[in-house]
Amino acid sequence: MIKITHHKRYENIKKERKEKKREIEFDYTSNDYGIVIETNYQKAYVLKDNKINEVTLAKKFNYVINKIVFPGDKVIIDNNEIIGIIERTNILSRDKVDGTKLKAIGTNKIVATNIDLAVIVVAVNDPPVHPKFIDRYIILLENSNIPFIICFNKYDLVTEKEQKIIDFYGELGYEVVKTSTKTKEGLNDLKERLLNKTCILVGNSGVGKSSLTNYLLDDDVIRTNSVSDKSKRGCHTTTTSKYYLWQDNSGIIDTPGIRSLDLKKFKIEDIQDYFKEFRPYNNLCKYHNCLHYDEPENTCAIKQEVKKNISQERYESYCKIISEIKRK
Ligand SMILES: Nc1nc2c(ncn2[C@@H]2O[C@H](COP(=O)(O)OP(=O)(O)OP(=O)(O)O)[C@@H](O)[C@H]2O)c(=O)[nH]1
Ligand SMILES: [Mg+2]
Ligand SMILES: [Zn+2]
Repeated sequence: MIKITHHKRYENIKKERKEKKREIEFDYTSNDYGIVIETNYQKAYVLKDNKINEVTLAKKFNYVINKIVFPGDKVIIDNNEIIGIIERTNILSRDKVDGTKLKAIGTNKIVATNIDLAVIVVAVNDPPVHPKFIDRYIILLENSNIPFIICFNKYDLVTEKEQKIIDFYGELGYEVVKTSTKTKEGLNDLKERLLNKTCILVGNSGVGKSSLTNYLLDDDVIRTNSVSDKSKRGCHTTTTSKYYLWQDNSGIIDTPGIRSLDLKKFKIEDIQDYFKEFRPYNNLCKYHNCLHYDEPENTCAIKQEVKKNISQERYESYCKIISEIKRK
């Protein structure tokens, strides 16, 4: 009996200690911070006073460092230890984000924080354009309150088919840039939009994120993912997100390419809000909770607009997401 009580008490003390250890200060207002450029499970690299500092997490925080700080984080360091994080303006996660998550710790899905502008990088060809992937990124970024533009890179490989897709996203009202790191077309235009901001490049593998970063750095510091003809697999694919300061006040975060984006954490009825061309019609459906999915066409204003004011492709993209959330 006694033994058990003692053991229980010991377990409780252990638990309390652990909870105490978890608290990390998020509301520092100091200007004396450094910017996290890269992390791994042991260390973070922090840019401060023009120098890169190799730091660890203060011992009292019982966490693996790359689950608590991320590229873009502004951190307070003392004796080469991180002791606090300046409150984040936003976080980019590969999951749904909610406001309280700005203090997120212990997650694997966060890519970076404090982003002024995200660039969804799409290759015009090689790999082929997947518009559904663009749509998913738009949802994630809007949900995180991160402004974004779409960069159609490898524009040297454009044909009529891809030009139509580029024009389509422009007509929907998204900001589009066309670039080629081969011919240098559009690169100045892109540079101007990225100037004096912290930006992040996101997208599939092999679309040219690292090549664009190299252009901004005016150097080939990052090895790019040249695809070997034999295996068709990339050789120098980026494996961790990393922040680069390419001019005073201008930072760029290069990220590893991803294959797919999972939106299962979103509420099914919220997805339609992210398809902006649906907005004039979704109040016109017969049922107020219409998902424009398996309701009959004669009751659904969205379905009636498909191939008129709503494109078949975007509607299919919407349905694919709805079906995935339904299946979860
Ligand atoms: N034709 C053409 N090829 C390009 C262009 N930009 C990049 N590439 C090539 O595309 C391949 C992939 O480029 P990366 O910059 O490594 O692509 P990434 O998006 O960083 O790839 P991950 O790191 O795997 O996510 C390389 O062989 C580049 O030389 C372009 O504008 N036109
Ligand atoms: Mg890369
Ligand atoms: Zn409907």
